[in-house]
Amino acid sequence: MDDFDPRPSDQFTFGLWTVGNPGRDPFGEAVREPMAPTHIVAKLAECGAYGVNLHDNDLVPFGASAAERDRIVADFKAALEDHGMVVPMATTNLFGHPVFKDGAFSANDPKVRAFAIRKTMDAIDLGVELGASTYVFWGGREGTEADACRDPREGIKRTREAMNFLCEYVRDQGYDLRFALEAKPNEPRGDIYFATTGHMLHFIETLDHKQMVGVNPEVAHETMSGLSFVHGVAQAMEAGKLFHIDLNGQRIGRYDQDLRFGSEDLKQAFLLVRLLEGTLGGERYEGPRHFDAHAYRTEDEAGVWDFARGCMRTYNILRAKARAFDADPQVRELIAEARDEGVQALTRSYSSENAAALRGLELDPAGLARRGLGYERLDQLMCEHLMGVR
Ligand code: GLT
Ligand code: MN
Ligand code: MN
Repeated sequence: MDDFDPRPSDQFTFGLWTVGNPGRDPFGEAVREPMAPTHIVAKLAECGAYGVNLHDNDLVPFGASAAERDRIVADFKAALEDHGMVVPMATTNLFGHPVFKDGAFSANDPKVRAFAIRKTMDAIDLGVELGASTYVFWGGREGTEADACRDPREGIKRTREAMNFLCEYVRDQGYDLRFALEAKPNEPRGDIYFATTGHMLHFIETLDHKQMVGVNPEVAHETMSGLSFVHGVAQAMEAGKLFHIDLNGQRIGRYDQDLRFGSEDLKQAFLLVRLLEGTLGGERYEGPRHFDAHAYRTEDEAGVWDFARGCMRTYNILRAKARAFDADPQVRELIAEARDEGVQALTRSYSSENAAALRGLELDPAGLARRGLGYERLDQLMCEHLMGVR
């Protein structure tokens, strides 16, 4: 055990579908045996995780009888209890069954939409029974290949109706549950509605109970679009909407890789941890740190737990690096903002006096433009922290 080994107080979580991923891909069969959910709970606890998240069908097979469901859930609860693990987040599988081939909430057939909403109500009941306080919606099938099949505005409207319906359901049941919407640009559909966290943030503002709905951004999904994940997360945090987060690794321009956290772009991973941990001074993200990733297809079960420990250790190492970076006097000096309180007060808010005072200010654009900002030194310092020489 060293300083970077995970502890439950770090609030690390994994989905049953992540460490349980058997390595099937579009070109090849599974390479690992399925693992029982109760076994996953025991092993994750041994690795130092805090909790486990699940889709309804990660635990209860599609079409199970009520008696079967209750028996499975009772065994799972006993395993959670035995190993001191919690279920902070739950979600619905609205993508695996062929019934969802044209979408779930946005499908053209109202019977499919009805089935999707009913399945979600049942899955919400299951999640709440297991103690979840966050409910994720990832609409993997909500999109198109043949875009002529519907007016895309209908796809958006139907999704809104479903979210409003389900928010009312949660309120009606008296559940203490918040929703977190997860964006992705494509895969498995050619194009998925609400392609980025930014799209989701706007959509949320159009909902009847927007206060109970936030986002669940995923590293891989924003990176697939070639966007800065850190900026997307920052916008969500600034809006008070970062309800959950999916951490993993991804290279731009690829299929959804869901690699071990930090394994691809250490600089972005560092900046992300710095943001979440608030080492620069901003508010810290207090929710669970969820890894939505899976082990390489080359691995056996031992490799899966190496993968899980790797995600958590990398996060903790980057947290220590972020603290050291933001405490480094040279870094602090370079990012210290020029503070002219008088001028700052003028641009904070509009008044006719402020506007007039702005017009009267002595400003020297050429002089301001001539100053070098030292960001080469700053970025090099960050690289040196990351490379371990500071
Ligand atoms: C699926 C997807 C993930 C989502 C999960 C939640 S399921 O594995 O690739 O990004 O977060 O539905
Ligand atoms: Mn995800
Ligand atoms: Mn993914």
